[in-house]
Amino acid sequence: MENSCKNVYITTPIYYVNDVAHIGHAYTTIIADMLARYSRLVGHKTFFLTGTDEHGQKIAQSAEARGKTPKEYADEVSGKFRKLWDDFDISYDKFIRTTDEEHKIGVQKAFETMYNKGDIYKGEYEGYYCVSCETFFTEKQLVDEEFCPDCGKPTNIVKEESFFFKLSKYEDRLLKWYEEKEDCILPRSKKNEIINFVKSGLKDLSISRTSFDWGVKLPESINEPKHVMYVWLDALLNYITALGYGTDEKNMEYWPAKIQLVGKDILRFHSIYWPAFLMSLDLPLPDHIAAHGWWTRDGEKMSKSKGNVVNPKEVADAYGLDAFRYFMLREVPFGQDGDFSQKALIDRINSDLGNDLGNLLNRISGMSGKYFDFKINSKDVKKFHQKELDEVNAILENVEDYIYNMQLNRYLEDIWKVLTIANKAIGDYEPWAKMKEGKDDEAMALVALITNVMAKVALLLDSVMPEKIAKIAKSLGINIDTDTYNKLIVNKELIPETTITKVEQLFPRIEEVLLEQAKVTDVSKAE
Ligand code: ME8
Repeated sequence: MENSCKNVYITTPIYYVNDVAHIGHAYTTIIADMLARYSRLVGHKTFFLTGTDEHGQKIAQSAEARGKTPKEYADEVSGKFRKLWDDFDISYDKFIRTTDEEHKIGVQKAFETMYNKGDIYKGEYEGYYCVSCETFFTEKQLVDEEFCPDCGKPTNIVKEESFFFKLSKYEDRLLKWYEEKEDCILPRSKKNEIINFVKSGLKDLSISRTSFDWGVKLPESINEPKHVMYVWLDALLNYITALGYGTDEKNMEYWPAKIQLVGKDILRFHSIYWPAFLMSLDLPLPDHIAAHGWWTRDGEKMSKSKGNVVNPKEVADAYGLDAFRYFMLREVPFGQDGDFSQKALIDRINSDLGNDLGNLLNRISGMSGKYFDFKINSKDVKKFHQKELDEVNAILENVEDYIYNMQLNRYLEDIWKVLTIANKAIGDYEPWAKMKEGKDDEAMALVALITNVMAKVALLLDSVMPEKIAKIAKSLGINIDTDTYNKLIVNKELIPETTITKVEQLFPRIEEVLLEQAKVTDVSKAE
């Protein structure tokens, strides 16, 4: 049975251009990249979106502090994000900027549609505003009467004319969505927080500002030139304007999104405001809003002022991009917070990647070369190793579910169980002894078993470590493509025969910390 081809749309948040990318941003983007690569490999028509969020008061203020226009500043920082993702070989299909003309047109079209529906009205906003989070708060929500409950920074009092979105109107429909679509918010544990928040009552949302002008203007038909759109309305709509909403709608076939990845800090915006906007636009809701946890550095929150922000490029340059990707995806169960430490990364490289994966490939190459002139034939694998094959297939049968349920660490854990079966089989069956006893067919069956297991593992790890897997695939003489995936993973077939090519050691052992503290903490000064 082959995977039926579906449209799969994966998104990351669009990152604010007031900061350089650190491992938190890299984490979100790497997870999304893994999901997109996996979806393509299994044969789904995939669209992967990332980009930058460039309007609003925070960006205007950051630009001003640097003596630049907001657009100049946004161009510069957006370019740095894009360069980093290109250096990281992130396989995005579109990099959206909220200053793109098509985006602005789409946002205006959405505003007009919601307005014509009667979901937007004019009023006056009076309350508090956190520029850092770009969020409105009531006095009751503040900490010590002044500070933002989310980031702890002081808030401003705001009193200005504003358009409002009738968020309160959608309270019941939102609650119904959470109830009916069990896994609309992942991990499920996070859903209760959202349900409680909505049950405590939703107030209408201010969606335009008049005290500054760095934003998308309201549609001309509304004739309110002093208003610009609230940055979160502008930003959330990127997920559909990137597909051409309001302009060339040909990619709207990808909507609704399969997985919209966010950090837990912005889950509320994505699981309350965003679905309410979509309901107002009569568009379907995403399959999953998936919120991951927070990365800290050696147990501490990363911040520019502490100077402990981890630069993902430095880490990838020192330890290897694929090892960094593997570490991020494996180290922390999705949704939980994680701590970045070089020691933990080195342990993963030496143990999981070096010992379990890299060594196994060396052993395939070593044994096939020594005993069989690198030529492998699978004809007797089932005869001597049905038990191991059954074990491997039983584990691999369930791994796709882990991917779209965002249990990525369990996905990797199960692949490592398969590697353990392969490594153990070598010790159990001792092919060198079989050769001495003249049982060449049994030794061949064992080496072929291991080769096939490695081929299956390579297909499943391609989305995690594309560069290293390309080398493994070359060494095994297999292709990493949908056809091979269907044969080896979906239909559980074996490679009939192949010729192994020697490969350099994939994950050389690392004995010492490769980055000085100062180097890793440099990111905040990199601007
Ligand atoms: O919130 N650990 O942009 P942003 C893990 N523009 N992830 C982290 C992290 C950390 N320490 N720090 C940041 C915005 N992230 C808005 C989004 S979307 C329509 C608009 C990641 O630049 C995480 O994904 O502040 C978080 O949600 C995102 O960066 C916030 O990026």
